[in-house]
Amino acid sequence: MSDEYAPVPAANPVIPGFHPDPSICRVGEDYYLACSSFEYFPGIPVFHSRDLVNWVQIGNALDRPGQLRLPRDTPSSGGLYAPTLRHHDGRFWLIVTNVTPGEGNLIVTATDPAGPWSDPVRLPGVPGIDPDLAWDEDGTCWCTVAGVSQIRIDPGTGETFGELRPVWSGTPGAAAPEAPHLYRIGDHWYLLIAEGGTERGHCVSVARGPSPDGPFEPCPANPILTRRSTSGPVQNTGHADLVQAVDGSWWMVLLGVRPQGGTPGWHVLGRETFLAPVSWVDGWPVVGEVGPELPTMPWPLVPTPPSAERDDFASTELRHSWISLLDRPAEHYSTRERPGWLTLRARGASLDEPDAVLLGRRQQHLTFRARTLIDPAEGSGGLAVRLDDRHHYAVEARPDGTARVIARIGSLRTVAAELPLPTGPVVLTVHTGRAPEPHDARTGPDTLIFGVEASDGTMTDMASLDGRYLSTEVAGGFTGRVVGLYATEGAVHFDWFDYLPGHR
Ligand code: 6LW
Repeated sequence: MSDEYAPVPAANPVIPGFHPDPSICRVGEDYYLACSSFEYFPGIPVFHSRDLVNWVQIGNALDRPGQLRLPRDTPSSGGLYAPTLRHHDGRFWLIVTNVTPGEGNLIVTATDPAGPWSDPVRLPGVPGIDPDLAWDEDGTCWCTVAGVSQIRIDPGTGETFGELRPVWSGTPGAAAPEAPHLYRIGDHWYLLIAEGGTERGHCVSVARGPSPDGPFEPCPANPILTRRSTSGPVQNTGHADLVQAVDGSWWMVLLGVRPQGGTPGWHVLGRETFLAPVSWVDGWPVVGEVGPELPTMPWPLVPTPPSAERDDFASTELRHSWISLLDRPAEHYSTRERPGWLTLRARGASLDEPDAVLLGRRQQHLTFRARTLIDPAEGSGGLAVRLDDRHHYAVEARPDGTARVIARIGSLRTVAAELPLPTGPVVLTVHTGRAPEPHDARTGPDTLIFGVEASDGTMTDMASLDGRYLSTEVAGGFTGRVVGLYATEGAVHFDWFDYLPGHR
């Protein structure tokens, strides 16, 4: 569809919502970027930009069931981790890890990054996560993985040559050297990594050497980027990739989070993609400030058209930004069964199941409102905010004529409110509210208010739930909130869904 949900581009993060582990490349005047997608299908969102600030999703690299195996017991935050996107020899190359046992690292290629992407080439000889691809002047392809280790490969066949060899373990004592990206820049090969773990201590460090396999000398100023021990609104900055712009300037894309509330600060949108300027001093990259403001760009911005608020399911095609859990079989997800409606047919009995039938989009704004018109005559389902299978809230309409607000927090599950419904289709709503007064060290990030709306537009709030329980600090893991439609019994029909940023 042309009216793709476009992230609001006026500020950093340039791609809000859970879009971590960004990898970027430039072809002429066009920039392309890919992010992790974990247990959701389709996998690996791919974005396009002409100015590095305004990004539009143009597709997903793994959008056919044959390319992506996510079994029914795939845990939350399993699945696809940390891609590297490169353009080489007239083709786009994307390498990524499916952490599902027996899957591992794989490569897909495309001439058009909007797709179609190829079937995957598997890399059984390359263990580990966060694979990178770099080609040297001889055309040898170097695959570097977290740790940090390296092996030569044939990216067309997946064949490996020689042994996996450690090349740099990062700063002595720092946790989790990962997210390597290797570049030839000027006279040196640079090895950019993340370290310190993907929480508050996350950072970016760099080393350089005379050849792609080192030896690597660490930058004396490492880490070259971190927000650890600072009070700024952007935290956990790390997992970065570099790109040189058309005008010769250098830029970094990276992940960061925006904690809200008191202590310890809760981030609810997952790890988002930020942009920072890079300059070079004595042959080392120096990263500019990463804050909520955009860096000053040396060229005019090319704003994307505002996104359509509403999906009316009039087209049989769904936007690229819609995601489902694990897969999207036609017998469970249909826009054809009842034309103009989305029909979801239940598979799991509740959102506690890893393979529940859910069609959602990332929550991309700290405040939002979402609504849907649901027909529950043939089944139970509703409108959910999901962090993972153990942390989710929902308002559910049932064929017995009731609506319920259900909260699942860790091992606890409760019906927070129940209400009789008029017969026929009904509008379900969720919106964010401020955390309740008094504001002190224990104040949470937000509240999520669920309810129903009568045909005359009167809203009835049914329950206001503390948003901290749908945060990464509580739930753990690597993802962020998803706002979505779901079915837990029978067939449930949705006429439309809308998502409005900035509503309290
Ligand atoms: C990813 C690792 C990380 O593989 O988190 O922040 C993991 N960095 O590099 C999942 O996103």
